Amino acid sequence: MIPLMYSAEVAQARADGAAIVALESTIITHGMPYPQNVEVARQVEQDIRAAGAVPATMAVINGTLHVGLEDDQLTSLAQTKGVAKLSRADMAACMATGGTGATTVAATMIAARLAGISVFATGGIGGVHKGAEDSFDISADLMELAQTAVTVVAAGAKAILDVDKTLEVLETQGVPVIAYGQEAFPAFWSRGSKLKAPLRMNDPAAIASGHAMRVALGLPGGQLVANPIPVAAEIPAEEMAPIIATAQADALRAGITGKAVTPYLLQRIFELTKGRSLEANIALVRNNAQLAAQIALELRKLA
Ligand code: PSU
Ligand code: MN
Repeated sequence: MIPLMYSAEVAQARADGAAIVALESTIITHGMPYPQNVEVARQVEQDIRAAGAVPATMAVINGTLHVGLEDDQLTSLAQTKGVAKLSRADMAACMATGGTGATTVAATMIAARLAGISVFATGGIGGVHKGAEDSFDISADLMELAQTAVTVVAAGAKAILDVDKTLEVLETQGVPVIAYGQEAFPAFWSRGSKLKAPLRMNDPAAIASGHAMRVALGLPGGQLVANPIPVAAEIPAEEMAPIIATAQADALRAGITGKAVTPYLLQRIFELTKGRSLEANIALVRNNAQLAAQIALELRKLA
């Protein structure tokens, strides 16, 4: 028996056959500082409701996998220091030992699939880190996209990653990478990039059909939808490049490795941009939540 609990809202949505959108919790515990993290988490849930779907934020609390968090659980998770960051490798061990942890993209996909949820919104996925030829640091998120049938809406990949290599690994793993409404693969803080996305779709119905077709074909993995940040919130890539380089150099000097790398870089970039990176991050997550809700609603029509 899996210790799994639905929030009251998600339980009702399941009974009603409503559209549900999964949300991760590592973005709350390791991706943004308190108190903005909890405010953003609530706002994103509200955006999904406003779009006609129901949010399901995932986390493991005292060994139970929660699909949808009650407000007090969300608040407590956002305030707790030193919460574990759970990826595919960590989830079962955390649950088996009664632990508490926040779910990354990989772990959120696993939780979503267990709960029968097909669409998930986040900010940025993990990927191949710069210098991976030495560090071998490649996020488990990429392998998860290859094996778990959940459509993930993100704003492309952060330039803390080697974006070319990230796209190569996704191609090798057979993951459809779909830019929404444009040719270019969006670069998280900026809408454009020099890279062309492998696929382009212009409406949520097509993305939902793509998801359903993969399931019908018996293909196990998901889709990555790369949704460009809203124009008003963009930060030019030239502005971010030196900041990222500094954060990267700091990480190297501080000897940061493994799971700590991504949270360290996100925190350093937040400090170095005096919070501007966070504003952009908030705008793009909300934008992704809205698109994910539309895809979930379209997918429900196909069911
Ligand atoms: N990228 C972001 N914000 C985030 C993360 C990545 O812009 O919050 C988080 C996500 O939870 C993602 C995880 O799944 O970091 C990837 O960590 P790693 O690189 O250690 O796999
Ligand atoms: Mn890593």
